[in-house]
Amino acid sequence: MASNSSNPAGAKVLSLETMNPRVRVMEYAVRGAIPIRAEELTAQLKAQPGSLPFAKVTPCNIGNPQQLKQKPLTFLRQVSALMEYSELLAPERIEQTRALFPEDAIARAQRNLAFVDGAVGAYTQSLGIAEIREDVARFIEKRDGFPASASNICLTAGASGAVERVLDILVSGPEVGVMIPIPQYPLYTATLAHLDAQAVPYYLQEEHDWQLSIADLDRALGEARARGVDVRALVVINPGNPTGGCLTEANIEEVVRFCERERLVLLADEVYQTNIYTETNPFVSFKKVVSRLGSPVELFSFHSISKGMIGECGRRGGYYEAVNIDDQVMGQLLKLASVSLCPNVQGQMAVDIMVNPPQPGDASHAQYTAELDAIYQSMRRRAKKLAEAFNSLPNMSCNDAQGAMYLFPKVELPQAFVDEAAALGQQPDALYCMRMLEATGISVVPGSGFGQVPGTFHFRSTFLPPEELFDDFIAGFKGFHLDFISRYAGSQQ
Ligand code: DCS
Repeated sequence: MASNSSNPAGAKVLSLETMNPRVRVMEYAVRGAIPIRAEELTAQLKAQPGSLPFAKVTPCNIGNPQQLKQKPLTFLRQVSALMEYSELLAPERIEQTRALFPEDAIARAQRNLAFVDGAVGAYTQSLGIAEIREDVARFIEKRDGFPASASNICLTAGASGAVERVLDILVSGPEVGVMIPIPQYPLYTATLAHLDAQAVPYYLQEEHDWQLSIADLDRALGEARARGVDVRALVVINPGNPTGGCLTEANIEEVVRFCERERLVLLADEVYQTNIYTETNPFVSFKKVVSRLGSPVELFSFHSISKGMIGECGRRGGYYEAVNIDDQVMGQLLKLASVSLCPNVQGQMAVDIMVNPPQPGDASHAQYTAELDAIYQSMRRRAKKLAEAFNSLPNMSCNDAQGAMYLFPKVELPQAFVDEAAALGQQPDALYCMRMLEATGISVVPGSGFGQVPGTFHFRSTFLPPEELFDDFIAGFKGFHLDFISRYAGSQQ
């Protein structure tokens, strides 16, 4: 008898109605409606070249550098290739391998393979390979000038896995709130929605280069507590996504003091710590400031191989450092990590190279630093050029990116267009981005996907298209926007 005989309509057991409602309410605009349409257009162009007003789709919706032809760092790929096919290190092959690979890549592959007894396909410790966690601790010490301990480091599948795990352990019920910046990276709202906890938004100050205002933290916390929300933690993204803002050390210190005073756990998302383009606000880690102040604040900070100049986001590597966290909670975090067995091994190996790159005197040092610097200088040029292009246009203004990989320009959408979007039941910024995609093939994310001051409209674009295509990319965007404004400004009169 058919298994669904008790269900004559043939309805599925698992449906939108019966599924976990906490998943249904999650939203993640970075891969939302516009990127989905962009994929359809890509498929159309492949099947019928020339059928659209543009030759290719430019995915500026996601910080995915290698998708836009960023060259991977040679040393990282050499080491991972050798570890992956470790036969190349066998005594009978090593001479041939020496002709192809620099000696420090061979030595690093041998060293790191020893951490896993040669088995890159085997599970590792749940917190990550002990020696790599030691390397991460040394990196943090060198960066900050304060001690770090491998026992406080946990390697994860990208920073996403780390953030999800920490939010998971923080939330004990629907009354719990976590303060998040607006605009924010939607991992935070999505995970809080999944956990059935409350996002408590505070606003970053667009008119002050997206700096964080303690007055607004006070306001947001006061309002949430007055509503009975049990606010437990504060998230800071520095450098900011989608804003590109970098916090000053003085501001970071104020945030630490605020968390001490208000008894909040501090979550510092620092995945863009090497993507800094400002001279005035160099990166300072929250860990450094907590250490310098001797603060008891409970801190989790996050880092990743996805960003910076590494850009190995498909390898899924990252870590969190836990500071001043209760020992028993550390035990529970270990248990949580154990349930997922371990982070993937090549992701861990890439973390190792990020935190422990070739040193002066090593065979690959010059090439490694030259590749890193070329990517950095190019990102910096592209950030500036795109901000200048946005600022040259009517109805548009944009802060420079002090850091990260994105610009978040403000668009003044003509009232006639806002009315049209309302009549279609759409967010005006989402409709604007969809029109941009259909006209130019450029895929960006509407500001509503990150949150914005009500009544303002933005979008987020990466500045990752390759430099040789950048002028075309900017020209395509400018053409669209000027046409859009002249069309709707006309209909306003
Ligand atoms: N934190 C921030 C602020 C991020 O921007 C991202 C990724 C992550 C964490 C998670 O990164 P990994 O899990 O890859 O380490 N940013 C997404 C984005 O906005 N574009 O690309 C991915």
